[in-house]
Amino acid sequence: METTLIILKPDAVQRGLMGQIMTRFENKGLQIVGAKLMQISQDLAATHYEAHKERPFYPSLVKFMTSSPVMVLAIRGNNAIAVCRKMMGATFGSNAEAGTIRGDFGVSNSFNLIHGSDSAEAAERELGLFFNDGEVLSYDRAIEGWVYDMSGGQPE
Ligand code: 3AN
Repeated sequence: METTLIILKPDAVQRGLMGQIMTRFENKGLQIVGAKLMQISQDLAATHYEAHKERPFYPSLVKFMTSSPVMVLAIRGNNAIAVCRKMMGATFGSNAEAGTIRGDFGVSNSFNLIHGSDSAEAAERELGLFFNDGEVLSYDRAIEGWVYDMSGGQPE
């Protein structure tokens, strides 16, 4: 099981799309194990996007991400990092595939609705940046045995 960091960006919150996007992850069978509405500070945005510091779009990206509240989610499931990235779609809304979150809900390249960790290392780092100790939970779901085949002891 993997846990990944998802951010519903300011455009998703402002456009009232939080529920619809979270429903997609829930419908997929993924488990929401952390959730909070928060305002990202300049410092947190700079740390989160430090890999992009020298890119031309960095200032506008930080401005956008700090412009209004975001919803941060910790999402757990079998292969959750890759599954969530696939559900998000390509970076730019204008060429994201229909059926993906970016493909179905947006057409902008800058306001692209959602962030998702792109590797196990990034997920660990980003979960630590956005969630404090105790905010990412472990709990049993009554439906677990129907989301996964657990007959072999592992989720299949
Ligand atoms: P993704 O979010 O699909 O993993 P990354 O990690 O390449 O995309 O880029 C991080 C964020 O930077 C993207 N979510 C997007 O908001 C922004 N971004 C990336 N490339 C560009 C670009 N060429 N122009 C404007 N914004 C960009």
